[in-house]
Amino acid sequence: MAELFTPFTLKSITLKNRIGIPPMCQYSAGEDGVVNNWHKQHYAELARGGAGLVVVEATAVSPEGRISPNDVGIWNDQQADELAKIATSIKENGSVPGIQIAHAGRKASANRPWDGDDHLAEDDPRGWDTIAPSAVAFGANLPKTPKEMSHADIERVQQNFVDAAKRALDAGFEWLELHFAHGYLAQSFFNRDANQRTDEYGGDKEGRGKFLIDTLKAVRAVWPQELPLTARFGVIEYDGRDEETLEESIWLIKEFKDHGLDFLSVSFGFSTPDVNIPWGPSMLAQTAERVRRETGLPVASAWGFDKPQDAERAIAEQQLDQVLIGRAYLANPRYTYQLAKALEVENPSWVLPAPYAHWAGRY
Ligand code: 8CM
Repeated sequence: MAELFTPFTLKSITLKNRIGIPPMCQYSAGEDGVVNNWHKQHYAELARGGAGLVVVEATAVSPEGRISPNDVGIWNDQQADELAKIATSIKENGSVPGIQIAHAGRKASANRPWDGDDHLAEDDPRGWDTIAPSAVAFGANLPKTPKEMSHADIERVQQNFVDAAKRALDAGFEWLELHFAHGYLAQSFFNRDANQRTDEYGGDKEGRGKFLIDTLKAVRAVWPQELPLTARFGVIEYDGRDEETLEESIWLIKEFKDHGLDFLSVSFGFSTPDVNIPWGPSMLAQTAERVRRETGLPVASAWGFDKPQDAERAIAEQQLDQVLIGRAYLANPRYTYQLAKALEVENPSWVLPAPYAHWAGRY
């Protein structure tokens, strides 16, 4: 019995298996942040591929929260109307539609990964001023110094998250993920180096955690209790202070749980360029298991589940409740079939929709 193919119920939502497709930026929208045919076909294809959950890419809550000028946004009704078509299509094609809402903070105003992955040049008309907890640049490929956020900026961004959550709900999404990871705005509030504030949003872990907790509380107030509210959060940086960071992270995740978070996607901080990440198979599985055990929250993780047996083991050994697999699905949108064959699922092609399953099984 492949544990990867057992259902998972969270609140009123049941996912048909333990495979989730994590948010993956397509950097393929126009500067209006509206999804187009690229996104519509991409997400329909992923949903047809048989994963239980498909989470739409980091979707900006405001124009200045985009990573690049080609990010998808959810700060106006036109963007939400087109995203609604994607939510419907993910559902019609057999998966649960999720969306990640995001603000890129000091990493915003950047070129796409394949156009350099660095900040847009100062004289690039597509660029914009960035904001962050403190006027401290990320460094390396992202040297632009952000503006320190005022209290009014903080309130405005939190309202942007609330408005985005409401639009996501109206658009038909059933699983909401707050982007609290990867060195973007929320993660940078919690990071000791990025956050140099001396007011109530800085200092000790309580201060550095305040922006994240307040944002979660504000979103929980508008996102229905019966639907999963989740976050992706970087629990570790690999910057040499790992045990201290993990302990602070676990404290914060317990706070998230107390304020209504249902599920955590365990990831990296990516808060500074000076890290030494030990890339390898199942690399966050043990850390995620510790988070799961110490907080009592169900967890997922991506990174290093490229081999079917590694994905299966993480579920079977109860390190994770869900495995996130991204890039393998870009290479092969029906990768679930490959997983089912490798794990000796009975009639493996039937993890796909019938029009594919019937014939693929005879091939
Ligand atoms: C791009 C590449 C790799 C990542 C990313 C992105 C974009 C957003 C994000 O994470 O959250 O890990």
